[in-house]
Amino acid sequence: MTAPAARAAQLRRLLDEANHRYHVLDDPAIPDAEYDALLRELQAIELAHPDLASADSPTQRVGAGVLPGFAEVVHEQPMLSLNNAFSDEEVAEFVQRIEKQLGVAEPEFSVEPKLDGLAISLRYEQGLFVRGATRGDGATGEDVTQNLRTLKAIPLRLRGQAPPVLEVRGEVYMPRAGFEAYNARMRETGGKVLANPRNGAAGSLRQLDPRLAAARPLAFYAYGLGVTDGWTLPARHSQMLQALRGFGFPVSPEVSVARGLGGLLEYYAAIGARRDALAYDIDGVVYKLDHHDQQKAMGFVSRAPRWAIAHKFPAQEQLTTVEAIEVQVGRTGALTPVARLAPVQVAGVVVTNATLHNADQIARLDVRVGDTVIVRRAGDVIPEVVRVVAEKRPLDAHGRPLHAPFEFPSTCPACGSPTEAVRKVLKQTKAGGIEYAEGAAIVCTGGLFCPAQRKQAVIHFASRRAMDIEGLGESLVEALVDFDYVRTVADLYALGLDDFLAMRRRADERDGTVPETVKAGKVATKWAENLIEAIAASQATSLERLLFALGIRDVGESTARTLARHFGALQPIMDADEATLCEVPDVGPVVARRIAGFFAEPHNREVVEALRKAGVRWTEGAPQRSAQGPLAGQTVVLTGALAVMGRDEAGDRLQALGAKVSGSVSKKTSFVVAGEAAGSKLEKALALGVEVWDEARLLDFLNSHPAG
Ligand code: JCF
Repeated sequence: MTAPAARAAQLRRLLDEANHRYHVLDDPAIPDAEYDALLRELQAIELAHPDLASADSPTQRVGAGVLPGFAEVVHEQPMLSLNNAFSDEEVAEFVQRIEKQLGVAEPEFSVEPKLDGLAISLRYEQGLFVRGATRGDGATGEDVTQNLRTLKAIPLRLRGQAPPVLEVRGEVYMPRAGFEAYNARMRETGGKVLANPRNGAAGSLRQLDPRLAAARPLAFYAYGLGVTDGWTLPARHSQMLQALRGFGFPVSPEVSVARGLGGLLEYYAAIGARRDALAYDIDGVVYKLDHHDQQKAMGFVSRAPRWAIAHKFPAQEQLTTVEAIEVQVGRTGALTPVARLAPVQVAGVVVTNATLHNADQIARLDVRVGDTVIVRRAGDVIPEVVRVVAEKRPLDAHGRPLHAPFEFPSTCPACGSPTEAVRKVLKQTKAGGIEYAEGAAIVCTGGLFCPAQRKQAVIHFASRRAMDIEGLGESLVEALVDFDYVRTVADLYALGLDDFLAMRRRADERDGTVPETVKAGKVATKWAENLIEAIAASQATSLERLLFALGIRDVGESTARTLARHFGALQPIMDADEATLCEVPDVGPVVARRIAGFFAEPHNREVVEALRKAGVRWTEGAPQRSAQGPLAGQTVVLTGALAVMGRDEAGDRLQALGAKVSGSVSKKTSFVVAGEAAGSKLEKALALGVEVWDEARLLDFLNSHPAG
């Protein structure tokens, strides 16, 4: 075999395998950018050696085979793929070819973001949704009608004067927020995390139980047509999209019309600048000749139109190597492993660290120092390690891995205290039954002796829903703790102007960031004055805020409020034993033990005493043993984004009506209020048959029940 022939065969094998993993198994093996590079190499070889081209080459098809379990759908009109452009030059060539062939200057294009989801086709007959299919290999897809029916974005009946037969093509995708929520839940319960939102969308459509698909936050945008009957198409693609909107399909609000190469590149830059701010992942933008007669004149090459192209953005996944694995310590003492990476550009930003989440995730990935890994950065989420490229693991002379599996340190990296494994409580019952999350968190036992935990404790204490000290941000707290101005939260109340100014000076000198104005003898003091004022303002607070601010593990806002109402004052809470605490509604044995344990610690009692001495006052009242109001005795969970009033305010209003607002869904939940992009909680509510309200219903209820 000649060298090019051998390489072509090798590339086809690699691409076929990667294709199968990605499209069929939803378990990608190499990053998209790597796949694209291999495919282009193969295309180049086949172009230079036409005798090597073959019908079964990955360059001749898109996607892969059909999985068993769903019926096959033969696409009456094949679902096309798009050619890609990776540079401005390639876009210029695309435009020039069109201008030359059509003899027009600066033609108009319909332009849109290219979503990173799953292409589907929706068929409507007499205005009714009759069948939905995945693209599959472009010629044959899978019938996923039942799952698609569950997407609210997909109309079941068309609006207006719809044609007798209409096939609409578009992209099903999972918004980032829903993807993050889903993965957070999977990490907690030890389930399988999704590699990326694209896999989330594809996997959901492949659920055989449509109820599972229904609970996933999937969305859809229409971008094209299949067969139609009885419809005189508008002259332009952009007008056709307008018409689809009229029939009730979601069309991206980002679609626009651009003229000539200049217009395309301008659009590319404008969308690129907003890429991180979009609610979903995109991997480029699509340009399509706007006039249908011009499209027709350009025609097709194999499976892709000559009148359209996808202009790709820098990939969201890249290969790099792990230089070290370090651990960071959070407020509750939980150790979070972080991979230090050889710097790599991911989606336009240099990435040097990625989160490894927790011990279970490290074990699942088996990531080790020296490993080559796929890192992913999308939007403003923290970059993460998606997987290890096992074949590239460095080996010793005996072919054994050079580095051992990562082990969590037995002492805290911030304070040297021993670490221990703590299983996170998922559920608890009054009878004493406890359900744990799958994996264990490794935590530092140093408590507030540990500077890392002290910093986080102060940040939590100052946060908006706790003591609400405006302006006391993370970097200030770091410096206050590092330079020993603050050992406990009570120390905040003793800080004066000189302390803040001296501390700022020391921090700037340490970091080499002394401003020129300060060197010239001018010292800004306004920020410190404002801060002192904000700290003083926090002295008058409520018992529930104070309880929440203390940062007792597993005592969130809702539990703090219940405790405050039930006991009315702090002293009886501090003195209560576990059995007494268990009498409080929704306080189970685990939380009772945490509260009693917290106040059994002399140090914690001293902090409360010091806060009192520092002038912190909280409202106390008579014990209130049961809630009043139309929602008394009901437990409500809020999830997803609410558009009109926000979750915090909605929670306050529901509480004012007597409801208990909880963070997790169980059989005892009275109802769940689900906003935009609701994720695992909605999923659980549906699975348990718990009533679900949308935002409109909530607003109706609140409007008809003004708080007394
Ligand atoms: O958003 C997309 N991923 C997308 C894919 C948008 C389009 O307008 C497409 C596409 C694939 C094929 N148009 C074609 C013809």
